[in-house]
Amino acid sequence: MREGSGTTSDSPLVLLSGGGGGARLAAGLSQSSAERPLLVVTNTGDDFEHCGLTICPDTDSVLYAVSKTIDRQRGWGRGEESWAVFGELKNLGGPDWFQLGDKDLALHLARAAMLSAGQGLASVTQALGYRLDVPSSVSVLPATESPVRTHVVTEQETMAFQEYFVAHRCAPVLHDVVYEGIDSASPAEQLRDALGHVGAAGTDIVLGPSNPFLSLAPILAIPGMQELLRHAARRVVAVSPIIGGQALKGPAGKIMSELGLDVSAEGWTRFMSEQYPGLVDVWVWDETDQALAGDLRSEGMDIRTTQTVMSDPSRARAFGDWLLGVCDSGH
Ligand code: FO1
Repeated sequence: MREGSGTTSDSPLVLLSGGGGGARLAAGLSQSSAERPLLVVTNTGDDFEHCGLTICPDTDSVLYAVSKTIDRQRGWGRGEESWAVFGELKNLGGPDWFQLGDKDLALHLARAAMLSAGQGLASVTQALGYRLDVPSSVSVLPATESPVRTHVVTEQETMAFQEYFVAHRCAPVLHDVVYEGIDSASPAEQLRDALGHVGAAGTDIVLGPSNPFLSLAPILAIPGMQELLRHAARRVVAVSPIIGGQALKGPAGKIMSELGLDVSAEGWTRFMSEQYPGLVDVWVWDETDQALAGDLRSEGMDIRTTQTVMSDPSRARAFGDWLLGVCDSGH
Protein backbone atom coordinates (compact mmCIF):
# COMPACT_ATOMS: atom_id res chain seq x y z
CA MET A 1 0.00 0.00 0.00
CA ARG A 2 1.40 3.37 -1.01
CA GLU A 3 1.06 6.38 1.20
CA GLY A 4 -0.84 8.81 -0.97
CA SER A 5 -0.44 12.52 -1.44
CA GLY A 6 -1.68 14.72 1.43
CA THR A 7 -4.91 15.86 -0.15
CA THR A 8 -7.17 13.32 -1.69
CA SER A 9 -9.60 15.85 -3.07
CA ASP A 10 -8.45 15.35 -6.66
CA SER A 11 -7.35 11.74 -6.60
CA PRO A 12 -9.95 9.34 -7.95
CA LEU A 13 -11.91 6.81 -6.05
CA VAL A 14 -12.23 3.76 -8.31
CA LEU A 15 -15.21 1.45 -7.75
CA LEU A 16 -15.34 -1.98 -9.43
CA SER A 17 -19.00 -2.79 -9.91
CA GLY A 18 -21.56 -5.24 -11.22
CA GLY A 19 -25.19 -4.36 -11.73
CA GLY A 20 -26.75 -4.91 -8.31
CA GLY A 21 -25.12 -3.91 -5.03
CA GLY A 22 -22.25 -2.28 -6.87
CA ALA A 23 -24.65 0.01 -8.73
CA ARG A 24 -26.32 1.04 -5.47
CA LEU A 25 -22.93 1.81 -3.95
CA ALA A 26 -21.99 3.79 -7.07
CA ALA A 27 -25.12 5.89 -6.54
CA GLY A 28 -24.28 6.32 -2.85
CA LEU A 29 -20.68 7.35 -3.54
CA SER A 30 -21.77 9.76 -6.28
CA GLN A 31 -23.96 11.54 -3.70
CA SER A 32 -21.28 11.43 -1.00
CA SER A 33 -20.24 14.75 0.39
CA ALA A 34 -16.52 14.41 -0.38
CA GLU A 35 -16.05 15.81 -3.88
CA ARG A 36 -13.57 13.22 -5.16
CA PRO A 37 -13.74 12.13 -8.76
CA LEU A 38 -15.51 8.75 -8.84
CA LEU A 39 -14.56 6.28 -11.56
CA VAL A 40 -16.93 3.32 -11.74
CA VAL A 41 -15.37 0.40 -13.63
CA THR A 42 -18.17 -1.84 -14.82
CA ASN A 43 -18.34 -5.55 -15.60
CA THR A 44 -18.73 -6.32 -19.32
CA GLY A 45 -19.03 -10.10 -18.99
CA ASP A 46 -22.84 -9.91 -19.03
CA ASP A 47 -22.85 -7.95 -22.29
CA PHE A 48 -24.53 -9.69 -25.22
CA GLU A 49 -26.12 -9.17 -28.62
CA HIS A 50 -29.92 -9.10 -28.66
CA CYS A 51 -32.10 -8.21 -31.69
CA GLY A 52 -28.93 -6.87 -33.31
CA LEU A 53 -28.27 -4.53 -30.38
CA THR A 54 -25.33 -4.61 -27.95
CA ILE A 55 -26.82 -4.88 -24.45
CA CYS A 56 -24.56 -3.90 -21.51
CA PRO A 57 -26.66 -4.73 -18.44
CA ASP A 58 -24.18 -3.97 -15.66
CA THR A 59 -22.89 -0.79 -17.29
CA ASP A 60 -26.46 0.37 -17.89
CA SER A 61 -27.56 -0.40 -14.32
CA VAL A 62 -24.68 1.76 -13.08
CA LEU A 63 -25.52 4.55 -15.56
CA TYR A 64 -29.15 4.49 -14.45
CA ALA A 65 -28.24 4.25 -10.75
CA VAL A 66 -25.84 7.22 -10.71
CA SER A 67 -28.17 9.32 -12.88
CA LYS A 68 -31.07 8.38 -10.56
CA THR A 69 -33.12 7.11 -13.50
CA ILE A 70 -33.04 3.45 -12.44
CA ASP A 71 -36.15 1.44 -11.60
CA ARG A 72 -35.40 0.99 -7.89
CA GLN A 73 -37.78 -1.93 -7.39
CA ARG A 74 -36.31 -4.08 -10.13
CA GLY A 75 -32.78 -2.82 -9.74
CA TRP A 76 -32.31 -2.62 -13.50
CA GLY A 77 -33.82 -0.71 -16.43
CA ARG A 78 -35.45 2.69 -16.29
CA GLY A 79 -37.92 4.05 -13.78
CA GLU A 80 -41.12 5.58 -15.21
CA GLU A 81 -40.83 3.16 -18.11
CA SER A 82 -43.37 2.20 -20.79
CA TRP A 83 -43.50 -1.11 -22.65
CA ALA A 84 -45.22 -0.32 -25.96
CA VAL A 85 -42.42 -1.61 -28.17
CA PHE A 86 -41.84 -4.73 -26.07
CA GLY A 87 -45.59 -5.52 -26.23
CA GLU A 88 -45.68 -5.23 -30.00
CA LEU A 89 -42.40 -7.14 -30.32
CA LYS A 90 -44.14 -10.06 -28.56
CA ASN A 91 -47.12 -9.75 -30.91
CA LEU A 92 -44.72 -9.98 -33.82
CA GLY A 93 -43.16 -13.13 -32.43
CA GLY A 94 -39.91 -11.45 -31.38
CA PRO A 95 -37.85 -12.66 -28.40
CA ASP A 96 -39.71 -11.92 -25.16
CA TRP A 97 -37.39 -13.56 -22.60
CA PHE A 98 -35.45 -10.32 -22.06
CA GLN A 99 -37.66 -7.37 -21.15
CA LEU A 100 -36.76 -4.10 -22.89
CA GLY A 101 -38.69 -0.98 -21.89
CA ASP A 102 -39.15 1.85 -24.39
CA LYS A 103 -36.65 4.26 -22.78
CA ASP A 104 -34.14 1.48 -22.14
CA LEU A 105 -34.50 0.43 -25.76
CA ALA A 106 -33.76 4.00 -26.83
CA LEU A 107 -30.44 3.79 -24.98
CA HIS A 108 -29.57 0.53 -26.74
CA LEU A 109 -30.46 2.09 -30.11
CA ALA A 110 -28.33 5.17 -29.33
CA ARG A 111 -25.42 2.90 -28.34
CA ALA A 112 -25.84 0.80 -31.49
CA ALA A 113 -25.82 3.94 -33.64
CA MET A 114 -22.60 5.25 -32.01
CA LEU A 115 -20.87 1.84 -32.12
CA SER A 116 -21.75 1.37 -35.80
CA ALA A 117 -20.35 4.86 -36.46
CA GLY A 118 -17.04 3.51 -35.13
CA GLN A 119 -17.04 4.92 -31.59
CA GLY A 120 -15.48 2.72 -28.90
CA LEU A 121 -17.55 1.34 -26.01
CA ALA A 122 -15.86 3.63 -23.46
CA SER A 123 -16.63 6.84 -25.32
CA VAL A 124 -20.15 5.62 -26.15
CA THR A 125 -20.73 4.98 -22.43
CA GLN A 126 -19.36 8.43 -21.58
CA ALA A 127 -21.67 10.04 -24.17
CA LEU A 128 -24.70 8.18 -22.81
CA GLY A 129 -23.75 9.17 -19.25
CA TYR A 130 -23.55 12.80 -20.27
CA ARG A 131 -27.01 12.63 -21.88
CA LEU A 132 -28.43 10.90 -18.81
CA ASP A 133 -27.07 13.71 -16.60
CA VAL A 134 -24.63 11.54 -14.68
CA PRO A 135 -22.94 13.94 -12.19
CA SER A 136 -19.82 15.49 -13.78
CA SER A 137 -17.61 14.11 -10.95
CA VAL A 138 -18.60 10.55 -11.95
CA SER A 139 -17.22 8.55 -14.87
CA VAL A 140 -18.73 5.20 -15.81
CA LEU A 141 -16.22 3.08 -17.67
CA PRO A 142 -16.57 -0.49 -18.99
CA ALA A 143 -13.56 -2.45 -17.69
CA THR A 144 -12.35 -3.32 -21.19
CA GLU A 145 -13.23 -2.58 -24.81
CA SER A 146 -12.39 -6.13 -25.84
CA PRO A 147 -15.35 -8.51 -25.88
CA VAL A 148 -15.52 -10.67 -22.73
CA ARG A 149 -18.45 -13.06 -22.34
CA THR A 150 -19.23 -14.88 -19.11
CA HIS A 151 -20.37 -18.47 -19.56
CA VAL A 152 -21.70 -20.65 -16.78
CA VAL A 153 -20.64 -24.32 -16.77
CA THR A 154 -23.44 -26.42 -15.26
CA GLU A 155 -23.70 -30.19 -14.90
CA GLN A 156 -25.76 -30.42 -18.14
CA GLU A 157 -24.22 -27.76 -20.36
CA THR A 158 -22.32 -24.52 -20.69
CA MET A 159 -24.65 -21.57 -21.15
CA ALA A 160 -24.36 -17.84 -21.79
CA PHE A 161 -24.70 -15.65 -18.74
CA GLN A 162 -28.12 -14.15 -19.53
CA GLU A 163 -29.50 -17.59 -20.31
CA TYR A 164 -28.39 -18.71 -16.83
CA PHE A 165 -29.44 -15.52 -15.08
CA VAL A 166 -32.69 -14.61 -16.84
CA ALA A 167 -34.01 -17.64 -18.72
CA HIS A 168 -33.04 -20.22 -16.07
CA ARG A 169 -33.21 -17.80 -13.10
CA CYS A 170 -29.86 -19.12 -11.79
CA ALA A 171 -31.43 -22.53 -11.04
CA PRO A 172 -28.83 -24.87 -12.68
CA VAL A 173 -26.05 -26.11 -10.41
CA LEU A 174 -22.91 -24.16 -11.27
CA HIS A 175 -19.65 -26.08 -11.64
CA ASP A 176 -17.45 -23.36 -13.10
CA VAL A 177 -17.52 -19.97 -14.76
CA VAL A 178 -15.49 -19.18 -17.88
CA TYR A 179 -14.84 -15.73 -19.30
CA GLU A 180 -14.61 -16.13 -23.05
CA GLY A 181 -12.18 -13.69 -24.65
CA ILE A 182 -10.62 -12.59 -21.35
CA ASP A 183 -7.10 -13.71 -22.31
CA SER A 184 -6.96 -11.23 -25.17
CA ALA A 185 -8.62 -8.42 -23.20
CA SER A 186 -6.76 -5.49 -21.66
CA PRO A 187 -7.83 -2.79 -19.18
CA ALA A 188 -9.64 0.17 -20.75
CA GLU A 189 -7.25 2.92 -21.87
CA GLN A 190 -9.15 5.53 -19.85
CA LEU A 191 -8.55 3.44 -16.72
CA ARG A 192 -4.83 3.29 -17.39
CA ASP A 193 -4.83 7.05 -17.93
CA ALA A 194 -6.83 7.75 -14.78
CA LEU A 195 -4.53 5.58 -12.66
CA GLY A 196 -1.35 6.68 -14.37
CA HIS A 197 -1.35 10.45 -13.94
CA VAL A 198 0.30 12.18 -11.01
CA GLY A 199 -2.90 13.14 -9.21
CA ALA A 200 -3.68 9.46 -9.00
CA ALA A 201 -1.14 9.12 -6.18
CA GLY A 202 -3.98 9.10 -3.63
CA THR A 203 -6.14 6.68 -5.59
CA ASP A 204 -8.30 4.36 -3.58
CA ILE A 205 -9.95 1.27 -4.99
CA VAL A 206 -13.24 -0.19 -3.77
CA LEU A 207 -14.38 -3.66 -4.80
CA GLY A 208 -18.18 -3.24 -4.64
CA PRO A 209 -20.57 -5.69 -2.94
CA SER A 210 -20.92 -7.53 -6.25
CA ASN A 211 -20.97 -11.19 -7.15
CA PRO A 212 -17.32 -12.31 -7.00
CA PHE A 213 -17.76 -14.94 -9.74
CA LEU A 214 -20.10 -13.15 -12.14
CA SER A 215 -19.31 -9.46 -11.67
CA LEU A 216 -15.85 -8.91 -10.16
CA ALA A 217 -13.92 -11.83 -11.69
CA PRO A 218 -14.61 -10.69 -15.30
CA ILE A 219 -12.95 -7.40 -14.33
CA LEU A 220 -10.09 -8.65 -12.13
CA ALA A 221 -9.19 -11.52 -14.50
CA ILE A 222 -8.41 -9.09 -17.32
CA PRO A 223 -4.65 -9.52 -17.89
CA GLY A 224 -2.78 -6.71 -16.15
CA MET A 225 -5.81 -5.42 -14.25
CA GLN A 226 -4.78 -6.50 -10.75
CA GLU A 227 -1.27 -5.13 -11.21
CA LEU A 228 -2.66 -1.85 -12.55
CA LEU A 229 -5.00 -1.45 -9.58
CA ARG A 230 -2.51 -2.58 -6.93
CA HIS A 231 0.26 -0.36 -8.29
CA ALA A 232 -1.92 2.75 -8.34
CA ALA A 233 -3.80 2.15 -5.13
CA ARG A 234 -3.09 3.84 -1.86
CA ARG A 235 -5.72 1.56 -0.32
CA VAL A 236 -7.89 -1.28 -1.68
CA VAL A 237 -11.15 -1.87 0.17
CA ALA A 238 -13.48 -4.82 -0.54
CA VAL A 239 -17.14 -4.91 0.53
CA SER A 240 -18.74 -8.25 1.34
CA PRO A 241 -21.81 -9.18 -0.73
CA ILE A 242 -22.62 -11.85 1.88
CA ILE A 243 -24.51 -10.63 4.95
CA GLY A 244 -25.73 -12.93 7.70
CA GLY A 245 -24.82 -16.00 5.64
CA GLN A 246 -26.50 -15.00 2.40
CA ALA A 247 -26.44 -12.58 -0.52
CA LEU A 248 -29.11 -9.86 -0.38
CA LYS A 249 -29.94 -10.44 -4.04
CA GLY A 250 -28.65 -12.67 -6.83
CA PRO A 251 -26.91 -16.04 -6.87
CA ALA A 252 -23.61 -15.30 -5.05
CA GLY A 253 -24.55 -17.39 -2.00
CA LYS A 254 -25.94 -20.25 -4.09
CA ILE A 255 -22.80 -20.32 -6.25
CA MET A 256 -20.52 -20.26 -3.20
CA SER A 257 -22.28 -23.30 -1.73
CA GLU A 258 -22.22 -25.07 -5.12
CA LEU A 259 -18.46 -24.46 -5.21
CA GLY A 260 -18.10 -25.87 -1.69
CA LEU A 261 -17.32 -22.52 -0.09
CA ASP A 262 -18.61 -21.44 3.32
CA VAL A 263 -21.44 -18.97 2.61
CA SER A 264 -20.45 -16.26 5.07
CA ALA A 265 -18.55 -13.01 5.19
CA GLU A 266 -15.59 -15.07 6.46
CA GLY A 267 -15.95 -17.61 3.61
CA TRP A 268 -16.07 -14.74 1.10
CA THR A 269 -13.00 -13.09 2.64
CA ARG A 270 -10.97 -16.30 2.58
CA PHE A 271 -12.00 -16.97 -1.03
CA MET A 272 -11.13 -13.45 -2.19
CA SER A 273 -7.78 -13.32 -0.36
CA GLU A 274 -6.79 -16.66 -1.91
CA GLN A 275 -8.07 -15.69 -5.35
CA TYR A 276 -6.41 -12.25 -5.33
CA PRO A 277 -3.41 -12.49 -2.98
CA GLY A 278 -2.14 -9.15 -1.74
CA LEU A 279 -4.85 -7.15 -3.51
CA VAL A 280 -7.13 -6.14 -0.66
CA ASP A 281 -6.05 -4.06 2.36
CA VAL A 282 -9.37 -3.59 4.18
CA TRP A 283 -12.32 -5.99 4.29
CA VAL A 284 -15.73 -4.42 4.98
CA TRP A 285 -18.47 -6.59 6.44
CA ASP A 286 -21.97 -5.75 7.57
CA GLU A 287 -22.28 -5.17 11.30
CA THR A 288 -24.53 -8.28 11.42
CA ASP A 289 -21.35 -10.32 11.09
CA GLN A 290 -19.30 -8.35 13.61
CA ALA A 291 -19.04 -11.31 16.01
CA LEU A 292 -17.51 -13.54 13.29
CA ALA A 293 -14.51 -11.29 12.62
CA GLY A 294 -12.31 -12.59 15.45
CA ASP A 295 -10.58 -15.47 13.68
CA LEU A 296 -9.54 -13.52 10.62
CA ARG A 297 -8.51 -10.52 12.69
CA SER A 298 -6.26 -12.79 14.74
CA GLU A 299 -4.77 -13.87 11.40
CA GLY A 300 -3.91 -10.23 10.79
CA MET A 301 -6.72 -9.27 8.42
CA ASP A 302 -8.08 -5.74 8.71
CA ILE A 303 -11.83 -6.26 8.97
CA ARG A 304 -14.12 -3.30 9.54
CA THR A 305 -17.87 -3.54 10.08
CA THR A 306 -20.65 -1.03 9.48
CA GLN A 307 -24.18 -0.81 8.06
CA THR A 308 -23.65 -1.98 4.48
CA VAL A 309 -27.30 -2.63 3.53
CA MET A 310 -28.22 0.17 1.10
CA SER A 311 -31.98 -0.12 1.50
CA ASP A 312 -32.57 3.45 0.35
CA PRO A 313 -30.53 6.28 -1.21
CA SER A 314 -29.79 7.90 2.15
CA ARG A 315 -28.35 4.64 3.51
CA ALA A 316 -26.29 4.27 0.32
CA ARG A 317 -24.96 7.79 0.73
CA ALA A 318 -24.11 7.23 4.39
CA PHE A 319 -22.26 4.03 3.50
CA GLY A 320 -20.44 5.92 0.72
CA ASP A 321 -19.35 8.59 3.20
CA TRP A 322 -18.19 5.91 5.65
CA LEU A 323 -16.11 4.22 2.93
CA LEU A 324 -14.53 7.52 1.90
CA GLY A 325 -13.61 7.98 5.55
CA VAL A 326 -11.94 4.58 5.67
CA CYS A 327 -9.96 5.41 2.53
CA ASP A 328 -8.87 8.82 3.83
CA SER A 329 -8.15 7.71 7.38
CA GLY A 330 -4.78 6.22 6.48
CA HIS A 331 -5.12 3.61 9.20
N1 FO1 B 1 -33.12 -9.33 -15.66
C1 FO1 B 1 -34.15 -10.23 -15.66
O1 FO1 B 1 -34.20 -11.08 -14.76
N2 FO1 B 1 -35.11 -10.22 -16.62
C2 FO1 B 1 -35.09 -9.32 -17.64
O2 FO1 B 1 -35.96 -9.36 -18.51
C3 FO1 B 1 -34.06 -8.33 -17.65
C4 FO1 B 1 -33.99 -7.34 -18.64
C5 FO1 B 1 -32.95 -6.38 -18.57
C6 FO1 B 1 -32.88 -5.35 -19.51
C7 FO1 B 1 -31.85 -4.41 -19.46
C8 FO1 B 1 -30.89 -4.50 -18.46
O3 FO1 B 1 -29.88 -3.58 -18.40
C9 FO1 B 1 -30.94 -5.52 -17.49
C10 FO1 B 1 -31.98 -6.46 -17.55
N3 FO1 B 1 -32.07 -7.48 -16.61
C11 FO1 B 1 -33.08 -8.39 -16.63
C12 FO1 B 1 -31.09 -7.61 -15.54
C13 FO1 B 1 -29.80 -8.26 -16.05
O4 FO1 B 1 -29.96 -9.53 -16.53
C14 FO1 B 1 -28.87 -8.23 -14.84
O5 FO1 B 1 -28.87 -6.90 -14.40
C15 FO1 B 1 -27.39 -8.44 -15.07
O6 FO1 B 1 -27.05 -8.95 -16.26
C16 FO1 B 1 -26.86 -9.23 -13.88
O7 FO1 B 1 -26.30 -8.31 -13.00
